Amino acid sequence: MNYEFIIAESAFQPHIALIRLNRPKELNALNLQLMQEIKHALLTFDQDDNVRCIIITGNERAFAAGADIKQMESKTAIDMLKIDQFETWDQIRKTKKPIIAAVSGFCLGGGCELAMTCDMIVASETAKFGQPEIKLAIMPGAGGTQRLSKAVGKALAMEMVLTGKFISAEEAMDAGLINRVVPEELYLDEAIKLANEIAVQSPVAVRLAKESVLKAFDSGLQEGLHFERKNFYMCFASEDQKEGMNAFVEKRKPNFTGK
Ligand code: DAK
Repeated sequence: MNYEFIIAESAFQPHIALIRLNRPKELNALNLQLMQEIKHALLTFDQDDNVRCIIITGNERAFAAGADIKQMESKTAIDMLKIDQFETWDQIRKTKKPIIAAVSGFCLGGGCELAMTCDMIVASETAKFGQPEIKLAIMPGAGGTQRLSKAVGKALAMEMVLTGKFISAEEAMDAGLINRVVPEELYLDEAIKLANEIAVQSPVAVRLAKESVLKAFDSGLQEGLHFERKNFYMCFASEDQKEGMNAFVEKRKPNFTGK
């Protein structure tokens, strides 16, 4: 598929795919087609055995300044209902391979929600995170009230959602929203480094482990533990488990194949 608003590379680096949001003049505002393109690229990468980790990024000035306000301005509630964007957003959450958001500049509204839907966030020192929807007399609609609250706690989430204020990368780091803050020229390299640390692991174990960590966010402890146990047993069905343990015993590096 030819994409208009993203650049997608399945072999950006060995085992690492990259999605670059590419509407720079509009600060990567997320219009409906761009979201469809992200969904399509993620589905494609999820089915590609060579891809073990996915990075989503923007550019230095903006990861994404939110959903496209100009596209939403005249919409009615029924229009929004019929468009059913949640089907697209849900697909991001359902991606089985790990996704890292590499964020610089504005990461606002739907952009912040997109980053939070990813599994990890690596940020440049210039990143600014916010849910400014309240200033447009709307509110976060793609998980912002829930994921932000779970990540940073009620006090800061409430303040950000009710006032629309932005927080810096350093504040986001202190609050637990992101994994790393690095100088602007390094944020993509740092995301690649993290992706590589994941890509050398067993894809089967990574998939089961990601699923299990995510389960912690939508289940009680007992249900989560039960789920974890099943996935733990499942690891022992893989050739990678034998390879990992055998490599340890033989004092060599494992070679994981995803089988
Ligand atoms: N939408 C459309 N265009 C945008 C935009 C946006 N979100 N953000 C920026 N732009 C455009 C600007 O209009 C401007 O275009 P021109 O005027 O040059 O044609 C260009 O990008 C450059 O922006 P500025 O001139 O404003 O640049 P500044 O450096 O002065 O300011 C800014 C940067 C990021 C502070 C400012 O642009 C800004 O406040 N932008 C809007 C931020 C915002 O309110 N974001 C939240 C949008 S609402 C849903 C899922 C998600 C959502 C909704 C539903 N469903 C699943 C149902 C999400 C909603 C939102 O994100």
